[in-house]
Amino acid sequence: MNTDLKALELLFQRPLEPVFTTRDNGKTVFDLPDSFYTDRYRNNSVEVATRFSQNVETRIPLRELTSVPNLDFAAKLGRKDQFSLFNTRHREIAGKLIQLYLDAPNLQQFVALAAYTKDRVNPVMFQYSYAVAVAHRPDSRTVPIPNISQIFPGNFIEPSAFLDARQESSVISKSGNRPVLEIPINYTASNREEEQRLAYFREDIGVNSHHWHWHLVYPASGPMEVVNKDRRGELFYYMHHQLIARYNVERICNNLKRVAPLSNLRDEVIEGYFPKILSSVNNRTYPARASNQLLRDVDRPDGNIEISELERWRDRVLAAIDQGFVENTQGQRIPLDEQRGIDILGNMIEAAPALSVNSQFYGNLHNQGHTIISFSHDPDFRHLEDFGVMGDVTTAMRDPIFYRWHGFIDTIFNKHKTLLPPYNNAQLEFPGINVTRVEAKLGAANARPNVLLTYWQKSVTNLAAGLDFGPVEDDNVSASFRHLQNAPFTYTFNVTNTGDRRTGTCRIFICPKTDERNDPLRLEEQRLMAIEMDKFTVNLVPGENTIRRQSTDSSVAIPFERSFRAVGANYQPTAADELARFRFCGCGWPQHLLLPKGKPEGMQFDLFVMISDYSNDSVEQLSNAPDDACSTAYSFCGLKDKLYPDRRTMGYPFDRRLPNADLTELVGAFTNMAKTDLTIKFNDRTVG
Ligand code: CUO
Repeated sequence: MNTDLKALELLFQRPLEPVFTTRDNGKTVFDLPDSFYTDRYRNNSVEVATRFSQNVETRIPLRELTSVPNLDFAAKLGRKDQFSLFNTRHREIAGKLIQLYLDAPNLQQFVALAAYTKDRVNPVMFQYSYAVAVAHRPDSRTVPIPNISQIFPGNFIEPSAFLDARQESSVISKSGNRPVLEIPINYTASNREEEQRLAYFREDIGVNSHHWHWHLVYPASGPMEVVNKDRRGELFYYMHHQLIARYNVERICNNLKRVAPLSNLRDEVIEGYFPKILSSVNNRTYPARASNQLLRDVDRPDGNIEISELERWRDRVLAAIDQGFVENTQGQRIPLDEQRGIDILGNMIEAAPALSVNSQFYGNLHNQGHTIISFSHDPDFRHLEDFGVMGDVTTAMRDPIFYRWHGFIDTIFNKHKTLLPPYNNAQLEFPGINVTRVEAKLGAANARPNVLLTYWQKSVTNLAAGLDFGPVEDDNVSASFRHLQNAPFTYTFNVTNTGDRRTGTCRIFICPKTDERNDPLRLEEQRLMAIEMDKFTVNLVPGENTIRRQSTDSSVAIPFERSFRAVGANYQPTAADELARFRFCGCGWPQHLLLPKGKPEGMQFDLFVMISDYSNDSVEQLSNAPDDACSTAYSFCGLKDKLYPDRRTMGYPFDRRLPNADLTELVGAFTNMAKTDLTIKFNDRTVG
């Protein structure tokens, strides 16, 4: 392997240790120019270098920098401060660092610059900006980006397991078999707290890792070529909308009512949250939020934000939606139409300042909401406490309030969608295409059709990359944790094509039939909780067609190994196509949560399928677009460096009102749609 690429890969490891320590399981060390040592080590750089180069197999020489960057801009974020992507100043600093990396004239200089800056800026911001740059530079895109849960395991797992890991690593000899460390389940609250029923979802490592990766792929600030991606505002809406839909369904499975959107910022926040995880940079626990906390204006050294400001932005956004247009900085009206409206709103509400039509007027609603909530325990810094989990994209989804805040943001988007006219026949039909049978079935020969299964599974993940253990070198520290799992299944659809050979897009959703009280849901409620399961292109020959599709091929999810893949060269596949998929591919809903939990007695869903006319769906990719690295989760994450591969608005056909009274009437009116009753049964037993 090219040593520059290898060096890039190794710079992800041991995030808190100085760059001169060994990497790659003790086998490799960088040969640094003297000027790379920070002041702290410069005087004894020879001694330090010698100490870490004993017994290494490979030394990777790094070049001198052709121009030494001025990093003063990054000094405002200390090495031990928490880094928040929702904080405007932090985002700007990260944006500048990304720009520096992208401007490096060649691969050698990029490697040198990364190594030089690593110990001079905040380590979490380094990992973020560095990962964005690695993913966006054409010369480094083959470098695999490790999963965030392995770089900063402290943000994902309970600290007592962490302590065990440190002890294990110093006690057990390198050759010995390492016991696997148990991450306890349900450690954040007792059953007395109702919200605890959803802890398995909120605190799932794959869920939080997906969320971090999504924000890594779609940064809100930074160089334009990184920020300005095809339909990014719309995807911000859609990916988070699906999170809320899934969460609401998951709540119904657990006999809880849907989330109450946090529309009134003056109300007490009933839900408390005590995260019990440690910040990676300063070893303090993430601060907790007590139950019934009032939100307050934030007045802290690194920024002020008033609740009234958020309310003003909220009202302006809602007024714009009611009027059907936004106004840009020149006072021109831009219509919020069927196609572009949602994308404009997404970038404006999130907000991505450079893409917002008018960031002064419509503000920074969603990000600053995260900020106000994340500081509610210490809004004026009198207790010198950092932000809570809501301030950090690696941890935000652990907190029940995340879903109330995003539930509120989602109601704003849904309001715009609801004001659009319902889909008309021409937008829904595919004449000549008749879906005659829908079925989902487990693999076993005697499995009952349309009954699917979930259960608990225990899995092991490697945490080594992020464990900075000082002299101990071993990349074999593993932790075991419990998560929901679903048994793989196959969809079968029979389709009659009365016309010529056609191409269609097969869109699969599940919608819950009833709410938490077992009352039937109206179509308008069902569509807002419709969970996208899969979307793929089908070729339809004249006459009868049978379409089969595996649940593991879903366009929203990534395989388990990718959510929890190990880092380092030893773990990389060698076959070229496998390697391609291994790359920048941590974005995607975890396959083990593809299905909602269901209920022990079985929970009823509508399994809905629609085949739309591909000639209205297809997207012409630019001719120089690179090969797909990881197309399998494109519904949530798009395609890397390509246009979003479906011309319809995201969530189609459930993103807008439908012309029919209920789902049965809808599938009766359109031959290219069908549905069946589906049962999801939860088996309360742990395998593996
Ligand atoms: Cu992903 Cu609020 O945007 O957390």
